[in-house]
Amino acid sequence: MNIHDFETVVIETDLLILGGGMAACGAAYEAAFWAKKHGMRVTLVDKAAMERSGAVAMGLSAINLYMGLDKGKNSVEDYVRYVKNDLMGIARDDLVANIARHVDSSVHLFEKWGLPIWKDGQGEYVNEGRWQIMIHGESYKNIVSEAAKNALRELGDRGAYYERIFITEPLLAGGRCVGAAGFSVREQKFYIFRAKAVLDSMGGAVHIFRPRSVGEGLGRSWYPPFNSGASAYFTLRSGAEMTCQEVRFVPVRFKDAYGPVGAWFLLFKSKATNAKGEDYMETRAGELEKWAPYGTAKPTPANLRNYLMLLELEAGNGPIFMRTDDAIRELVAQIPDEKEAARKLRELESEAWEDFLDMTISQALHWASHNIMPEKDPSEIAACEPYFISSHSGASGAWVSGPEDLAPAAHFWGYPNMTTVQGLFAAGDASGASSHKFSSGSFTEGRIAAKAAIAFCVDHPGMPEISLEQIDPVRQRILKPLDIFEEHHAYTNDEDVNPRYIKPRMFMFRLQKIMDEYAGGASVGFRTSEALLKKGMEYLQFMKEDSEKLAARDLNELMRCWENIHRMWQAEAHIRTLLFREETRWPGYYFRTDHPAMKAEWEAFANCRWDPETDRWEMIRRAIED
Ligand code: SFD
Ligand code: AMP
Repeated sequence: MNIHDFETVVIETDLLILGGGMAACGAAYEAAFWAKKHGMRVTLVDKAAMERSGAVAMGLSAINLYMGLDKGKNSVEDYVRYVKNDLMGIARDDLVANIARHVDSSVHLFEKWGLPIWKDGQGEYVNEGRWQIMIHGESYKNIVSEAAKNALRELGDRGAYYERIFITEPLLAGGRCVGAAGFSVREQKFYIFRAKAVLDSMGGAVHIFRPRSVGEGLGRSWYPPFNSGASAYFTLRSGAEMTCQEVRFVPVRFKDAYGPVGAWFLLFKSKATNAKGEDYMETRAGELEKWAPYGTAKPTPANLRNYLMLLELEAGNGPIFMRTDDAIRELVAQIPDEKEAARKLRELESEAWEDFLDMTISQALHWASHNIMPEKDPSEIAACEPYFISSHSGASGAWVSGPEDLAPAAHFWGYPNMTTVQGLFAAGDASGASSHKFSSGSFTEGRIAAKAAIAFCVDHPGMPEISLEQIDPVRQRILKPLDIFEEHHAYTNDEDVNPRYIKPRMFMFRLQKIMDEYAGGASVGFRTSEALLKKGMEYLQFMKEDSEKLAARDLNELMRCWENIHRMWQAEAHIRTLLFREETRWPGYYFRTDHPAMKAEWEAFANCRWDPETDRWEMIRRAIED
């Protein structure tokens, strides 16, 4: 593919929304409202098709954040306490509270748009747990994306969305983010989007660590393989301060097909045990004291639930089982009437299957193909490989401004959810230190960020200039892997093996090997140390040099090249921050064997920033403010 054949397309807008997932859909919906009022243009760009893009592609079976504030059952303060405890004290109260106080209205919109939410006999939402409600959510993403597209359509020629355009590089001018560069994954077109404000919402990252399923199972991970670190790359390359880059998420899931566990633990009140049938949350409760005050609070933080399970495996007590059979038996046993009990059994069986069919169809296939009947057999569960997803029980993302009325002075710099770079906003998995926002909170944070970004456009009405001299090198750099392939591929008879270049798939395997073995991946029980991390960093620097030699035979491989460069940057921010935080705070996510306990001086945020001017990294410790 000749890079000279690429057409350069320049699009001008006011607010540019990057990504088409939950946060981006919320942003488009809200931005359209304010844009109409102020005569602004809004443009959204997704690498995939919004109808099924991002983490909600397969659907979901629950909305994990619904406050029910109008019923007075929960308060915003309760939620902040819960989130902060789950993250072992490391969370931004102002950001979490801002999402929690607005999230219910987003859920009510989803219902209005057609999302079926489970109701009880009184017409009330059925709670899975305290904050989670059950949905028939196979088409969740279709419903939400349709509303976002409609909102953009209502703006007429001032609203637009582009699909199958892969965004990679920020455009910067005068200390401000003024657009983004990318390319079509279907046509030979290079895109420049110019904007007054940019909202980064391109999700989190997977496949940075070696996955447990390799070979033909490679694409089967808990987190969708299409989210590959674009958000972190974009904010890092803009020079924005990042936070919690050490906080990866290691979910516990049904083994091998990654079905969710929340409904089993919370709705069906199931227990997980070791192979001997012992409930390790009880037998190992003493371990939690070491991690007080967080370890002894209720509910036990997600990472500590993992940790107790990992201790069982270390002691040779695996496999670990979700006792679905016991849970169903106990629920049915509570019903004295025989006929009613039989009806209840059928209902529970059907709910168990729907939980997977709504969001992890492969787990239902796994059950079927292994003759597992949840009412009769327990199922294995296991810790996944690490992911970067700040909207779930991780926290890594950009350091953003809080809301004026809630944020302490150090957390407010003019516009909610603006990063430390003027005009660049972040939401969902792209913003950090505000965990447990999930699908509904990410959508809500997108709304908050978009409203603020439109306000920024109103306050900064001039269109920032970008020169041709600035764009040309960006185009050359982005398309270069095609050129490298074109020049050298004939040198060998197998185009995947060539001394002059590296293909993105090989490059990804190399990254995963480094991260797994040196940065505490699944194969080493999530353990690492300064010596290992320093060695890993050394290898990562060689990789960075070799990334200049990535080669792509077509547009799809060009996307794969950039996905893996994004992953490499996320990996570097991760290793640097793992090194910076000299303690172990989330033992079930990673364990520093050289600093095996929590330390009072690390009751703080570990932030970092890459400087685009000097190519230097800076590590910053910031205080936790209540
Ligand atoms: O329970 C580019 N999540 C769940 N949330 C719930 O509320 N309930 C559940 O039941 C949930 N479950 C769950 C969840 C996540 C996953 C992976 C599974 C199960 C298997 C969490 C939510 O899904 C999550 O919080 C939100 O989706 C986060 O929203 P956002 O917008 O931050 O990310 P996204 O939706 O993945 O969208 C990302 C978008 O970016 C695009 N993109 N576009 C252009 N250029 C690039 N280079 C790009 N790179 C990515 C993507 O295409 C996408 O549109 S439970 O099991 O945990
Ligand atoms: P999951 O299916 O693991 O993503 O969980 C869905 C929701 O339930 C999230 O809000 C989790 O934090 C919560 N959750 C899952 N398991 C437990 C548990 N054992 N105790 C408390 N909360 C849980």
